[in-house]
Amino acid sequence: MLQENDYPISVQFDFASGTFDPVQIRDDRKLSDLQMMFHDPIIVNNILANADPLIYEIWYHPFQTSRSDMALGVTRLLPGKIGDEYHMTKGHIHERDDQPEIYFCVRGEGYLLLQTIDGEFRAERWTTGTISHIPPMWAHRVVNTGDDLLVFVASYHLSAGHDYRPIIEKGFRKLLVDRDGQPTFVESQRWT
Ligand code: S6P
Ligand code: ZN
Repeated sequence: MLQENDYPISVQFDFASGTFDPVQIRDDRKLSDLQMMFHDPIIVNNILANADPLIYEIWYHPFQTSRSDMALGVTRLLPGKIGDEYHMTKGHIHERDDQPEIYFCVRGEGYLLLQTIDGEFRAERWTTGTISHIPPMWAHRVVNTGDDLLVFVASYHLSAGHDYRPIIEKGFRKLLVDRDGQPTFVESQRWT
C-alpha cells in the first residue's frame, strides 16, 4: 500500500542560473563557516574584520519515501580566492562507510579532491560535463579554479551522514593555490 510520500517527484533545473525549483532547503556557506579550512588565518581574519563573503550555496531536496532516503543537492560555488587559495567547499566524509555519492559538474571548472582517512589522495580535474563517482570512505571537497560560477549536482543517501571533523582537524593533504595565474597543488602544512 503506497503511503503519501511514495509518489514520484520532479524538480526543474535551470542551467543558466544553476538553481532548481521547487527547492526545499537552502544553506549558505560564508567565509566565517570555513574559517578552519583556508590555510592563511591572517588573511581570513583580515577579510572577516570587514565582511563575511558568500563562498557557496547548497540547494537541497530530500526524497524520502516509506522505504528510501535519496537526496538531491546542488552546490553553487562562487569564483574567487581567499589570499592565494581558491574558493572551495568545506569537505566531509560520510559517517557511514558504505555510502558512495555521484557528483555531476554542470557548469564551470575546477577539481574534486578526495582523500581517505589513511591519507590516500586523488584529484579529479573537472570541466563542465564531468561526472565523478565518490566511493565510500573517501572524504570529498570541490575547488573552483575558474573565473565562472562552478555548479555541481550531488546525489546521495540522507542516511550517509556528514562528518566534518577530520577535515577541520587536518584538512586535505594538498591545497590548490594560484601561482602566477595557474592553479597549483602545494602540500598542506597542517597535514602530518
Ligand atoms: C552531500 C554532498 C553535497 C555537499 C555540498 C557542500 O553529501 O556531498 O551536497 O554537502 O557540496 O559541501 P560541504 O562539504 O560543505 O557539505
Ligand atoms: Zn558527500
